[in-house]
Amino acid sequence: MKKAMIFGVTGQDGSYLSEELLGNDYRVIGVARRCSHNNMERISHISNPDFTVVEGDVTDVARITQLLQKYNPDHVYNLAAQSHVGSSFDQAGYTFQVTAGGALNILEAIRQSALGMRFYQASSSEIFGDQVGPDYDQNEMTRMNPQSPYAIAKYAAYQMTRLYRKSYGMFASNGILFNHESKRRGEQFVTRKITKWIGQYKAWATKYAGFFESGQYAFHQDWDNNFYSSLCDRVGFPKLRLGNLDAHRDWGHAADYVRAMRMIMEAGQPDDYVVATGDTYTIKQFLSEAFLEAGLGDWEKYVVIDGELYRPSDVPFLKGDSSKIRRELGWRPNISFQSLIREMVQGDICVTSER
Ligand code: NAP
Ligand code: G4F
Repeated sequence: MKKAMIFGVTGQDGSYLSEELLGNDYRVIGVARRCSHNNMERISHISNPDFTVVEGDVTDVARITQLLQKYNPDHVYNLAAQSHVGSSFDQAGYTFQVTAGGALNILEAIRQSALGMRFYQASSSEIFGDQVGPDYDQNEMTRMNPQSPYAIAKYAAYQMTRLYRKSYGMFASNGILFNHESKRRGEQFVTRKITKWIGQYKAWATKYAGFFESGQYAFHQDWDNNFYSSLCDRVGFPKLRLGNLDAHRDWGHAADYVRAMRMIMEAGQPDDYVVATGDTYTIKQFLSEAFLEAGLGDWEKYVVIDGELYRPSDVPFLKGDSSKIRRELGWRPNISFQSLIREMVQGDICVTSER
């Protein structure tokens, strides 16, 4: 049985990757940083004797070395990062320390241990920044021009991974993943922020509907979305505050993308691969589909544009060309944009109504 170590096991991808690897006969050692509150929510459902969680932080090279020597994993996945692009403008130094420094620490610990383990770096489509190729998409050959402290940190980690592969002959690969989401997506990312708001709004509107329909108040109104959205204003349910709605993103499902990670690590040779659906949508389009899925109609009535949520610089257009991984490793996404939205919206409606 092969052993895999996952740094960043408590994140969205860490949880799906743990399930993917356990389902493919790996023993999994997840590394989680110590936290004053419970950061195990995404993995607490995994009860498998081949799954172990240990403490560790990617900024602590001595601890990484100790863990690699103790467990001697065959594969090491680095998913740990300060992964929020917006926050990276406020915490540039910290982001660089964790997101670039962490990758270097793991690469160096592997090199010095001379144990020959394989390394996966969670690289990002953010490294392309404002660049597109001749077909107005991005692949492994597209120029990289990162546009945020986060993207620059990921670019440093991407280049470091390539350098260790070339200079020391290490099996070190980058998965250049485009945005991928799920019910377990962090609540600050735009897709989950939207679906979480929808869940909370629906629970609130249902409560008010019960109140008014109880007969205590003789309202002669149409019980339609206009009524509820104006109630939003009158009774004070906070509207959904968002920033730039014109950016395009290529959104896939995290379960499909962790499968790509495993395939990259099981390949014959180390290499760098773009992982993407090839479809792109604006935030407005996501809003439109999500509000439709929730039966709420026109999203514009519920959304307020907040200038504070605009980033100092944003990536305007992402659309991945993943033909290399499709051709060489046979990967392809199974979950459509519409199914992803359905899962996220219905997931947040259920969670909120259960509370
Ligand atoms: P995420 O949910 O934010 O997870 C990040 C993980 O890193 C969490 O487990 C977090 O721990 C951990 N972490 C943060 N700082 C750490 C430190 N100093 N030491 C050890 N662990 C630390 O991100 P994700 O969406 O799963 O993404 C996984 C990786 O892929 C990240 O590196 C991200 O930048 C990259 N990526 C993501 C996407 C995407 O669309 N999701 C696309 C391209 C690349 P806590 O739980 O304690 O916070
Ligand atoms: O959901 P986002 O924060 O994701 P972003 O910036 O694309 O980054 C994610 O994907 C990357 C891969 O391309 C990962 F490397 C990274 O770790 C992360 O997972 O924002 C998406 C878009 C941006 O253009 C942003 O400006 O949505 C826009 N947006 C508009 N209003 C907002 C908001 N983003 C957030 N987070 N919150 C808003 O209120």
